[in-house]
Amino acid sequence: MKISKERLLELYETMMKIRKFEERVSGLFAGGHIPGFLHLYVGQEAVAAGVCANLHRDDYITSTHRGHGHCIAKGADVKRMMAELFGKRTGYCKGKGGSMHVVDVNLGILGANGIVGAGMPIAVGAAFSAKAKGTGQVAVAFFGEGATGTGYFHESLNLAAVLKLPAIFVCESNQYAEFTPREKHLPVKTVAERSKAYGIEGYDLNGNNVVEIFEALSAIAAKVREGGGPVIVECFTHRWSGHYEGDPQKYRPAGEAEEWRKKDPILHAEQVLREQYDADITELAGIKDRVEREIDEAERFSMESPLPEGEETLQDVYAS
Ligand SMILES: Cc1ncc(C[n+]2csc(CCOP(=O)(O)OP(=O)(O)O)c2C)c(N)n1
Repeated sequence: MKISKERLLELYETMMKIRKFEERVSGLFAGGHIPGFLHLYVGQEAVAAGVCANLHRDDYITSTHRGHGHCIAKGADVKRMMAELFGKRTGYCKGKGGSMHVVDVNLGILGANGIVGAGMPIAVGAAFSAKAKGTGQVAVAFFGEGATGTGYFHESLNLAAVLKLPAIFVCESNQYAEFTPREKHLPVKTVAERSKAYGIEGYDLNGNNVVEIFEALSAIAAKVREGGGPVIVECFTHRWSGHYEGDPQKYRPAGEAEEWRKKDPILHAEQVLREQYDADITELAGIKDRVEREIDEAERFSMESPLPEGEETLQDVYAS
């Protein structure tokens, strides 16, 4: 389905919200306001935005340690997300989960996950429940190419294929697994070609082109929803920042970051909107301003929210 201008503007706004959220928390982390680790999603925005725009509110996603973008694109509240990063009581997990445990079951967000690959079997379980109940929901597992070396990947794809589950496996190939470049740990040219081993379809997409991702996923999600069985989609992209905030990135060849910045997914969407859909600068600037205000409000909310009190820190942590 060719994307409409309204839909592309929505995707632009989602990508902008992810970008601004990440830039803001990067600064707040450097300023000592956020404890723990942060793995930023800057550069990969088109994937989360283009995929999630094809999902319904009650469809499921499972995310990763680099999960802010997925949660924002699935509709998470940026105030509660940022407060969670701050460790505040008003956060999604009352401040006890942090960046790698953002979850909102009401939006089908079954959780970010600090264990590489571990979201995949959870998505398979969710897809199994949708199929058993005949709800028409689909489950999307987001993961990086580093996760394709885990047992979770092979077991999840095999089971989803055998049971013909409504699951979409979205591999975000951002060219590194921690500090290891893709070609050092992946013996195949594309992850999508591994689909053959499971008897399912695989697609390669440009992970920096939100129009391509949205249009492809629109057809893929419809097919999966109708009972076509699982698919794997690989999106080639790049993370602009380090593996984690503070990573000195000595493993990066000179000039690499600059090359990828020329393929900025947000600038690309802006270009398409202006050249093919007659969007004007004020329309796009209005979106940027709206997003900036939302992020300002999330920061204010997070700063002003209280930390959990003594006894509270132990609640919801251990099963009774
Ligand atoms: C089971 C497991 N093994 C190792 C780690 C340490 N670790 C954290 S992120 C990461 C690399 C993940 O790479 P990829 O899946 O490509 O995701 P990306 O960071 O590129 O988004 C590793 C090995 C972990 N968290 N969990």
